[in-house]
Parts: sequence; C-alpha cells; structure tokens
Amino acid sequence: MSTEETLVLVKPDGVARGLTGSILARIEAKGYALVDIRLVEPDRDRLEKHYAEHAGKAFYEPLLEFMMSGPSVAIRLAGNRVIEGFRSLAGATDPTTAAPGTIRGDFGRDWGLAVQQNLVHGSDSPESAARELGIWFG
Ligand code: DAT
Ligand code: MG
Repeated sequence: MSTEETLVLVKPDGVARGLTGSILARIEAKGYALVDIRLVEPDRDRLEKHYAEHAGKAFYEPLLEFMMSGPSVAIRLAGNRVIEGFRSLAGATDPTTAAPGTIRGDFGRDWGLAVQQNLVHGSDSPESAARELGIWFG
C-alpha cells in the first residue's frame, strides 16, 4: 500500500460543459478520497508556475488563455498509487485518440486546434504532485 496525493483539475471546458459531477463520480467510484476541493479562477502567475515545463512551446500561450477562460475545480485527491491511477482514468492527452472508457476518451471532443480542451489535469509524478498541490492549495 502506497498512499499518495495528486492534484486533479477539472479544466474550464469540463466545468462549463457541466461535466464536473460525472468526472467526480468516476473518481469516487474508483475509490479515491477527496481531501480538498475548490472552485478556482487562476491568474496568469499561478498558471505560469503550474505549466512552467511547457513555457516556450507553441501551445503554451493558447493553453494559458484557455485556462483563464473560466473557473476550474481543483481537487486534492488521495489514494493508493493515485498519481498513476488518475492519469489512467483521464486517458491520453489528445481527446481524439484517448481510449474509450477514459474521461478524455468518453467526454473529450475534437475542437480543431484545441487539444488543450481535454477536460482534466492530473499530476505526472510525486515531485509534480507536491509542487502543483502547493500552487493550487498552498
Ligand atoms: P497532460 O495534460 O496529458 O499531462 P502535457 O503535460 O503534455 O499533457 O500538456 C499539458 C497540456 O497542454 C495538455 O493537457 C493539453 C496541452 N497540450 C499538450 N500538448 C499539446 C499540443 N500538441 N497542442 C495543443 N495543446 C497541447
Ligand atoms: Mg502534464
């Protein structure tokens, strides 16, 4: 048993489309525990910290604009191997090719340019989780 915590975001497209409840239902059905949850409208400074690894990439500015387009739901989520497990629930980054049965595969749409509208974020390592939880819940 290796209990850990991860940062999950229901991104602005998920909140705007009314999918927060459906996404939370999958998280809870999997057995993960909600430790904290809040609606957040992040400013640019917070998003630059969150997405620092992507600074300078072609999709960076559109990604930040999208993330500032409306509120996100930030979740501190706990469970056994939850970092890897939530990313498995979320599916691949591109909603077009994310597997059916995953959040992105079942609910994600092809919006043309907008791979970034993929509904959820999940930390990708224990180091990322600790850093990102500090940014959103610190
Ligand atoms: P993930 O969210 O699956 O961890 P990531 O960390 O590589 O993916 O990228 C962060 C976000 O940036 C991702 O959720 C959507 C957006 N993104 C990634 N690659 C992209 C691309 N090629 N075009 C547009 N947006 C992209
Ligand atoms: Mg990532």
